[in-house]
Amino acid sequence: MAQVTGAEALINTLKAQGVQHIFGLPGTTVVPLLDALAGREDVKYILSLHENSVMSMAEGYARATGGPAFVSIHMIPGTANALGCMYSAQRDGVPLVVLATDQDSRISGRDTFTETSDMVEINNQFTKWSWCVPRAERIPEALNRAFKTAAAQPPGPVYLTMPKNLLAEKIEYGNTALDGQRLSTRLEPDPEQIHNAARYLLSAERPISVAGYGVMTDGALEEMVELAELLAMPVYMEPFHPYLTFPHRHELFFGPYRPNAPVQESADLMFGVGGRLFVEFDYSPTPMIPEGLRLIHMNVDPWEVGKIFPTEVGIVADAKSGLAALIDGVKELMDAGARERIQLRSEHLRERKKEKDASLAQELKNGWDDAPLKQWRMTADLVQEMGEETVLVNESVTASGYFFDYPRQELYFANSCGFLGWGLGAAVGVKLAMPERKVVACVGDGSFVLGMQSLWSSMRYNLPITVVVVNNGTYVAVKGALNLHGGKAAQQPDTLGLGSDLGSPDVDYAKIAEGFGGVGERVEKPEQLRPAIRRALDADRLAVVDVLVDPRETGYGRPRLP
Ligand SMILES: Cc1ncc(C[n+]2csc(CCOP(=O)(O)OP(=O)(O)O)c2C)c(N)n1
Repeated sequence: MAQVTGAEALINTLKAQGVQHIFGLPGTTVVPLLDALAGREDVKYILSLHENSVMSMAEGYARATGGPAFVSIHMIPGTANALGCMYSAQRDGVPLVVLATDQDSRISGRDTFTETSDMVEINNQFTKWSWCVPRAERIPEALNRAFKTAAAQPPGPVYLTMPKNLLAEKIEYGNTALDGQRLSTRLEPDPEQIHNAARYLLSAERPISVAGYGVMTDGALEEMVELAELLAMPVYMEPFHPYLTFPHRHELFFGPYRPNAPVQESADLMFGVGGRLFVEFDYSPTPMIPEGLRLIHMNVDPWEVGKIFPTEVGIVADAKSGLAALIDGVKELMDAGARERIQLRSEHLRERKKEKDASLAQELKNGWDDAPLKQWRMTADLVQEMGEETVLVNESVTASGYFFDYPRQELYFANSCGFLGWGLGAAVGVKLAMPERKVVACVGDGSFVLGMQSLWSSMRYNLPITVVVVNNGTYVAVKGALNLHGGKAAQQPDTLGLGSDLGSPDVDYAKIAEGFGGVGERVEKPEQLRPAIRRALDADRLAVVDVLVDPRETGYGRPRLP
């Protein structure tokens, strides 16, 4: 046992947890921690200029490494700015440990400067655990429990707060043994439920599956492909997906789930794995799962299973263990009759897929050479130029639906909850986790401005990213909705832009990059795009490609504005 300060104990515990970086934006309550970090090379402080950037960088880092990231922020001002990403981390199961140091306990509770009454309560709804550390000696215990909890299934954020004076107090600190605290993320399914699910899947005439985010976070992509192939079962992604959960070029892949798509319409069984069934966008009188469609749902979180729609079989398991068991279960029950049915289905699906691809290819020819660019021309050229080794962080909002053909599932990140201003920070965090890879953030112009403080950290820490701005000069997601609302604002072009149009002043995003020390250029014509992306990828520093796109396009499957 050695005498150390609370701050030193905190850093030692972080180190024992494998933490190499503290993502932070400090205030005076963080001073003892900064002091304890001085001269240490083993844990590095990564500064960002807004708590949203701090959190999104930490989130990107945690998503890319698969392990928890640590964040240090200041009191209620830092906490308030961090909440958007807390929500995003909760929704996408991202393990974060967030520490907001607070007022000195000798004066707290007197409405002191930037103090509020209940920091813990604010975070309860977004976190797996929210707690105020009461004593300096309990800092290691609290942190170890926070890391264990954030990483345990289903992963998510944890919030701690503590009076700043705890960090300066002297305590006895000995090394904590951590092996026993790392919980397995595997949760084996109940064999009886697996047997039942296998029976249903084999007897269904036209089963479909929805591969949720757990397929990627549990490392179950191979198993997902194997089961789909074994059963000739078409695979959809969740409509709002933080990861790409099936190979885009696979003949059984049918894109994001949309009620009423042709293959789905005739389905008699849905198998959902590792995701939510479903996150609804808007009220619709037509349910996301048609009545009468039988449902098998597997999720590591019992809350999700049968949450909205009743299931024939509900399975609580992580995607990897659950799918592996199901593959065995299906193989065990497979007979000649089933094999024949599957063979026929496979041929039928191959035809459907060919038709779908052909009609999509036809659709995408529309306006291919137009300037300003069509969203689909922009995404197609971007994917082509990126090749197969580059990471994509996607916050392109209405253009997101046009990433039909992204070749590498494990190199794709998005947030599924719709909290914008996340993409740029996440891209910088991913770059920190994957320094050998080139990283592209594709963001809407509105989203760019919501998250642009992160660009500073890209330059400060030599974490070059390429930013492709989908510049339509408007919040077209909002404008499109106002148009569909069909009220008086939709009657005139000038009122349709109410609250959405960003055009005046016309922001020069390339200059913003230059202001942070990066490089940038604007693209106005389709033929300029690929060379500009190539230059940005080769720049080896922050590079922004500001692409003018058609302001009337409102996203895949959505009507063009008048
Ligand atoms: C932090 C935050 N504020 C507001 C919204 C509401 N919102 C949803 S889409 C959108 C427009 C985004 O604009 P842009 O990034 O340019 O994408 P576009 O809609 O033009 O495709 C807004 C403001 C949100 N999702 N997140």
